[in-house]
Amino acid sequence: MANPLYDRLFGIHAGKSKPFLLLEDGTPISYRAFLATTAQLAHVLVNHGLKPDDRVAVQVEKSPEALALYGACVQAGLVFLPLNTAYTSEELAYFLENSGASLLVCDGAKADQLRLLAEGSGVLLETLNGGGSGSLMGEASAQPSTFTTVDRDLQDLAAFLYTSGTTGRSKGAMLTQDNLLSNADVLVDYWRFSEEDVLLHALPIFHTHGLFVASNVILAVGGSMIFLPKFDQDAIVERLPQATSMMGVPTFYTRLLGDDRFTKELTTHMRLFTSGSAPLLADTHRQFEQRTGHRILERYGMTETNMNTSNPYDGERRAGTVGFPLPGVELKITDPESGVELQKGSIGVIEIRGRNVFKGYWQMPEKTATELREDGFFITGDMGKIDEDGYVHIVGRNKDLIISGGYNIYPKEIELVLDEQPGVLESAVIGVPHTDFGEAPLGLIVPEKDHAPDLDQIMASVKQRLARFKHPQKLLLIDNLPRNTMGKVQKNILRERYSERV
Ligand code: MCA
Ligand code: AMP
Repeated sequence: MANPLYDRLFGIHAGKSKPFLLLEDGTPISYRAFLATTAQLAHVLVNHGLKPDDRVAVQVEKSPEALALYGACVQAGLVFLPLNTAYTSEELAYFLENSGASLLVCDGAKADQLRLLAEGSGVLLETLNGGGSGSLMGEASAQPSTFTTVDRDLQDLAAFLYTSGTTGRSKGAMLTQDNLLSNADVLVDYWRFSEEDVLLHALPIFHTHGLFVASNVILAVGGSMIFLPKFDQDAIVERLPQATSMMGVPTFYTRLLGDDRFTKELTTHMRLFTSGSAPLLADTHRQFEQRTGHRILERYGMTETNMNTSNPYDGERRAGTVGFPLPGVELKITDPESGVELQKGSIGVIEIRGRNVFKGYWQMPEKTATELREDGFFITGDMGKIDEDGYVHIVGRNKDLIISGGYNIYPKEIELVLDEQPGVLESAVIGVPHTDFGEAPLGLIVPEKDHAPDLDQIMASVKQRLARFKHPQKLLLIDNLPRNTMGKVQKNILRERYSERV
């Protein structure tokens, strides 16, 4: 019996004194020490009565202990459910209720606020602070540093990651051990990761990019990570010389290009920079090459599918494209209406099939059925084409989605809040260009007849209810929303009209 994900990513490193994590202040954490923490945390989880497949919701700052909690869930056969630290209590209440989580681990500073919420839903509460203190580690430190790994099958669940939806309600994407392990293996080969690698890790660990793409790949090869709490230019400039590779969202690279300290000399020993989660402008790609001599390797993925395509390691990394389908990933372009596969060169919806594709949305069989075909193809909602050389281009989205600094924002979620406000007849939220984050939301509000809604008041309400990154840059009052003959709001017209207004 075995637990493939634990055995291959974690267990294999048992006893190694090699540093797994190098913290911001230079402190190394060996694989041995990291796995001891993982085992201690696994004891705490099972001592709380958690059983295989139970969900562990985690909203904490990035820390070695937070990453060990992921390992502990895998080792104990539990489902790890990481949550963006920016989510408000109202957003959190939904995730707890929808997932049926047994335990919530949160920052101590939020414990009082969340205790009522947790108790009301019968959820246990533990705290874990950014520095590693809190009730969870307090209990863990008294536990043995080895744990008998719980048997799991490749098709068993390993994690739930919530992705927003066009209806405004988030959906829990169920990811199996096989989804995660197969993708990590493919990326290791495709991007030539080895135990010599030292990855500069500045991404959050509550999303696929920082948690699975970055951490799983390094765990799979037994490399090291310079583990920064967040993207901080000073720390990046200081630590780059000790790294071999870095993964980022486009905002990382535009910010670095705006920093005079980011020079060719600083990057000469680097072997790989990757970008994803949002489109990398071809111009950023070119400027990066001019400055450093490195061509950023752009890849394309989704929460539901992990990584789908990548530019090649050795061949031409073509700016403005996301490269080729990864080995084992089938990609086709289909007509958005009929679902029929289109010819090479035609623009349509990107569909994906492979071991990387998730199992479905938690307790949402209807949503699963509309996006995951019976033959296994997942309808991504991204519009793209395959060019004559086989490179995949993403040309737009068939879903109403804004990507801000690599975070997804579904306009519907903001519109629902705006529509509830006094004096508001209806609203539309659109994505407008933003120099730092790529895109940002703009809220357009149509007042009820003879009403003058208080925009400051409305913004205050949005701030209280929605995560910071979803806050519109601005709210504007407009007379009406343009609609097509079917009554659908024509957001393309709004984007043309209001793009310059923020
Ligand atoms: C921070 N703020 C943001 C964002 N991030 N607002 C909009 N969009 C954002 N992405 C807010 C802050 O709360 C702050 O508010 C203000 O903007 C300025 O913050 P600043 O300090 O400049 O930002 P930061 O903390 O440096 O963060 C920017 C960031 C960060 C480094 C780009 O957003 C980030 O790490 N993004 C990575 C996201 C990611 O990992 N995505 C992967 C998803 P205030 O001033 O009020 O305090 S996985 C995925 O998409 C798929 C699978 C894939 O393909 O990878
Ligand atoms: P998420 O739901 O957070 O996993 O975000 C997935 C979405 O991010 C995809 O459906 C794409 O729209 C977008 N995305 C990820 N990587 C890229 C990329 N390299 N270029 C353009 N869009 C991307």
